[in-house]
Amino acid sequence: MAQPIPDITTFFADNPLINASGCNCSTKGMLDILFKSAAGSVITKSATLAPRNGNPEPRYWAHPDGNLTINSMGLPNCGIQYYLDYFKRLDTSTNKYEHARFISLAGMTLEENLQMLDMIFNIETQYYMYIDVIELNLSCPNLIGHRQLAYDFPELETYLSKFIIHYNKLYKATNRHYPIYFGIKLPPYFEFWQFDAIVDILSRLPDNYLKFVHTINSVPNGLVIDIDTEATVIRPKDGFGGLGGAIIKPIALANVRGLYTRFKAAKLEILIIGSGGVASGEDVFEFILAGASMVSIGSQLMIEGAGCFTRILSELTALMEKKGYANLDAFRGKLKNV
Ligand code: RRO
Repeated sequence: MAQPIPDITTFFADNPLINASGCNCSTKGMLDILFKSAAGSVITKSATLAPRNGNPEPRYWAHPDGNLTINSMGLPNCGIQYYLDYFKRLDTSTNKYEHARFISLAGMTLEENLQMLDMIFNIETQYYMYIDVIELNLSCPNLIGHRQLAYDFPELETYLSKFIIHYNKLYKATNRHYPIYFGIKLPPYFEFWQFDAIVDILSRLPDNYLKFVHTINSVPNGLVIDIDTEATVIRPKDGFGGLGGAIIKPIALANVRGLYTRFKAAKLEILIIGSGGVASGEDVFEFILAGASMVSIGSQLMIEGAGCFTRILSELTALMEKKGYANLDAFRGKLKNV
């Protein structure tokens, strides 16, 4: 069994790196590699109640220079039971960095998400003893016929309230003496009114149960064209898909900063996991300066493999030494305006 997490803030501060859900984390073999990596935490591919094959291939493409990816995976995953069993069997000697265990949920309906919560918090199987954090993915861009819930603010508020009430009831019935932390994965927002709207909703949620937001998911519905073949580079949805890689970093930083300043102004204790185009220690530094508590690696993990965590951490450490920062708190959120 992994170590209990006494306090999410301390825990996030220890080692800020995590894989982005969906990137090399859908099978036992992939998760084993991540649990042996230098990341601080590991998250699964977003799970549904039943296993899914996802969209037809080709459904992922990376530009040779590594700065741009597009995907329309369509939520291929092994089903919630697979990931619960994985965590229960996880050998802590493998988990030598004592990574925290995040499970990502992306049920196709609210009922499906509540059912997955029922499975996690089942008193007999006690899967909740083997999971540290639950992340609810509200921002998959590639489900044919589904809208992204996190862009529908009124519906999102009702949905999240029901989810949290259920979560709270189940959690209270367990014998866990420390919480399983709960957070949500958001899509990119582009307008200030959208930042205001999402913060308003989060400020009204019951029971102060939301501990973090993970921002951003891939930028929805980009289109990449191959000039030689005069065709799209991925097949599903006529080539439209979620964009990742360095080109989305400014959008990601804007979302981290936009939410961080608003959380501070509203006195909301919601941490931020920053994501989007992170490929170096310098990138991690920028996200933390903008206000992130943790930083996730997506496209770069797909391109470079799990060794990226070792490289990125050492680049971050070298940069902090050069700048004379002893820890992340010394510069977190302290972005200056020119
Ligand atoms: O599986 C996907 O197509 C997918 C998901 Br669930 C997600 O959250 N973000 C993304 O870029 N792709």
